[in-house]
Amino acid sequence: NTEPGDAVNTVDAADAVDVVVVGAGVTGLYAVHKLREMGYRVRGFERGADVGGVWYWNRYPGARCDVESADYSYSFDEELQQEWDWSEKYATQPEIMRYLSHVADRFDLRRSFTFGTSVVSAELDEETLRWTVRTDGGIGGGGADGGDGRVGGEVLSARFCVFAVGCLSSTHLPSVPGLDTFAGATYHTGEWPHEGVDFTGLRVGVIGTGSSGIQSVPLIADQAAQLTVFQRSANYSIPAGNRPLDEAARRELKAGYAERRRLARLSGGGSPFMTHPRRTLEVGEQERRAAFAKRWELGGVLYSKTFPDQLTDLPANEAARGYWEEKVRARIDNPAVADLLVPTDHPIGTKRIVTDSGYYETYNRAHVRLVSLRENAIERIDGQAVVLADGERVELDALVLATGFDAMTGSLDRIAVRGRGGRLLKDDWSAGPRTYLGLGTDGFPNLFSLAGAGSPSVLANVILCAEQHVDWLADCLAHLDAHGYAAIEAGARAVEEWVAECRERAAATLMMSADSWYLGANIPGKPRVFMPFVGGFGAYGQIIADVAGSGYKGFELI
Ligand code: N01
Repeated sequence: NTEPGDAVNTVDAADAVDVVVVGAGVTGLYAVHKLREMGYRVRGFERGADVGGVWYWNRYPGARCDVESADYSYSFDEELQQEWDWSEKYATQPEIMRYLSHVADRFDLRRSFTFGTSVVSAELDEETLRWTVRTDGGIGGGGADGGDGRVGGEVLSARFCVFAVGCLSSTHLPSVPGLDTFAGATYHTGEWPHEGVDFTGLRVGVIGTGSSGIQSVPLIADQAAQLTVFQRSANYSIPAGNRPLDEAARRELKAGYAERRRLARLSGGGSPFMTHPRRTLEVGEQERRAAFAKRWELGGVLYSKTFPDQLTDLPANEAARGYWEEKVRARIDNPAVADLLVPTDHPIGTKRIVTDSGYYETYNRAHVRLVSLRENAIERIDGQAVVLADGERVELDALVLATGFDAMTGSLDRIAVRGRGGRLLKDDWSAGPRTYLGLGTDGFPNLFSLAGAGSPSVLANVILCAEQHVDWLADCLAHLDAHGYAAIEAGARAVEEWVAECRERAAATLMMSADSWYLGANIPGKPRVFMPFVGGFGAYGQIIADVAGSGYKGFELI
């Protein structure tokens, strides 16, 4: 199918592969490894200059995982699991990057990836059921197509398209008038300079108090001469309870890995964790407080699952919230500041709980100020100042945007994915993501989305989610080949039913009552749809295993 003179848009035999994997984060890395081991010809593409996904980009001070390092690590290779030494209970971004780099080296994964290169489109050929995938040519690519210097990309033909583009990889900028004219330096936490930023002696502003803001504020405060935090919504944060892991602790973890992973696979969130056996209000006050206190001491996001009904029953949630408030108020000297820092607009756990190290205490420092944007909104940026509604000019040398991401669908939306009849995936998903099991969608045969919308993904330990999806995909491709099928495609009815099931399961919880990024509420104009599958990691694993076991019920094998 080569046309003479058609130099760029040519797909010849050399450009034909079995699988294109988009993304070299935790999911894409394992997908390349697994599918390559099975003998498939695989090409991977990654926007960043190296492996790591979110961990490649999010290098802001204090960036650290909120899942324990022993759990937030691959389980697919016992030697890898035994040889790697985590230094802390919760790993920092640099340590996770070292780990992922080690994984890439150990399994020689980089040779299958083209880095610094984005996939810009994927188009289905309905006759051959193959995908034509185009890239932007990467940084410094030759040619000319739009004057952005990223042109002259590759065109290749793939039987399978696997999107492992991450749920939190498209940064969101607030629409503040004048933001692009700010005369100081501006940084987004999700695109942090690799060389780091020295805030020593500077007047710094941080907009945003989600995980990224709350993790970075104490460290920025250590350096800055003055720090102003602009908070639109208060958030719930729990002390991380981080600690170093010594040799004895590591030995114990490694010896117990088999059981740890077994429990994690059965769990709701992909960590070996059990809730209290009884419902919150079934136990007496003393036992309830003891359970909260124990969880508090252990630290971390699992506080929101102390009791099994905390995210489904408002009075139960209120008990957990009340205990949280008591503990947090005790950390803040000024009661008026505490009033601003205690959320009143959503139940605890219905936005991702943040884990912090010294966040609330930071407001006890004389050079740190909290501005509630609910009381005094940002009107505009003017020169080096953030101008507030009451007319105050907050003069700054540097502005940190910890304003989050167009979550779950943002990265896929940037790629022009065209399926049957030239339908654009983005249009098909304009009222919210439409998937069957989170894995596939009708009209897009042989196209898979991994660890994204319609699956537990962001509600669970994403490394185990990645393994769960990749292993399912590997079995699926083997099944197609063993039975001589060219393709697999989700049925329209199966998609409708799965979308309805995801919606109903979310509606049965308290998750719909927060303006969270799970619901797309942080992005103006995005449809309000709860995007992940809320039914739990273990339960979901059983569902997709049953579908595979039934010969891929709900999918059409072609
Ligand atoms: O982003 P966010 P994030 N004007 O969307 C505010 C994971 N993560 O990068 O709440 C003013 O949570 C916004 O306000 P509001 C984790 O899953 C994990 O912090 O929308 N403010 C909010 O305060 C996390 O949930 C780790 O009213 C504006 C903040 O910006 C997810 O990534 C670390 C605004 C954005 O918070 C995202 O976290 C970091 C505007 N126009 C991230 N627009 C760990 O593993 C937005 N905001 C610990």
